[in-house]
Amino acid sequence: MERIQIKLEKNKKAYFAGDFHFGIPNDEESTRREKKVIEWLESIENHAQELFLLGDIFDFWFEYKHVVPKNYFNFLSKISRMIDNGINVHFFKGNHDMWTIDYFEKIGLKVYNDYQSFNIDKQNIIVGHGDGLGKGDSGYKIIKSIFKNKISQFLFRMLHPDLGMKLGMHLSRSNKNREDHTDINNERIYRFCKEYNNKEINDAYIFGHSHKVSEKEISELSTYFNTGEWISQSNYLVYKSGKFNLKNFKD
Ligand SMILES: [Mn+2]
Repeated sequence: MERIQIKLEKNKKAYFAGDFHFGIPNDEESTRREKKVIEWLESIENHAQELFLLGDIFDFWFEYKHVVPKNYFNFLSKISRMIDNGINVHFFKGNHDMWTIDYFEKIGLKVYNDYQSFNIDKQNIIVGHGDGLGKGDSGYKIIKSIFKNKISQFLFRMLHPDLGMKLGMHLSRSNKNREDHTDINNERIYRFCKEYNNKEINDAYIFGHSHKVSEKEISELSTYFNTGEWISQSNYLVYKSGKFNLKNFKD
């Protein structure tokens, strides 16, 4: 994997957060959460050079060739203005928002299908969403393979968007076992990082997906970070001059 090189300017920072899950459990709470995320973005934008969105930003995103979901405009326009102001915004597709076409790229985000290695001020880091890594997660992998399947995507695409989005939102809102795998998923991602680190040492591994805020030593030189979720919490990771700090945003 080719490492992407990032040089932070003086006094600039890199921020990491994800699993906002906009859309659940209902419009009202989702809108409140969207406002909170925008407040957070406003609080960091003067210091930020790089913003890493770790996936599952939307609980159900499905994009058509000429149609996009009409919610989340405030969030996306905030991101767009940040990009206009020179901030690099990286978006890692999560298992809830992988059905993108080119809308995010048009806004100016850098979109990643999988985890990616970066070198940021001499720190070697691996960043990603964290779904489907390592052994296990088999039920999840089957679902993903169906949704990644070209024929089933084609059939879903043939539905009128009003119907397709309604069905998708319903499926995402009625997905009740999402909390049950928190520890298992977090342990799986951690183990993946540990094995990865046996072959290639990195300073930090930064993921989401598990919904469990974590800072866990992999070796003396390497740390695993998970930024958790924003449904009931609001944590993020910030990097500056050789140090990573997990923080909590309170309004
Ligand atoms: Mn996820």
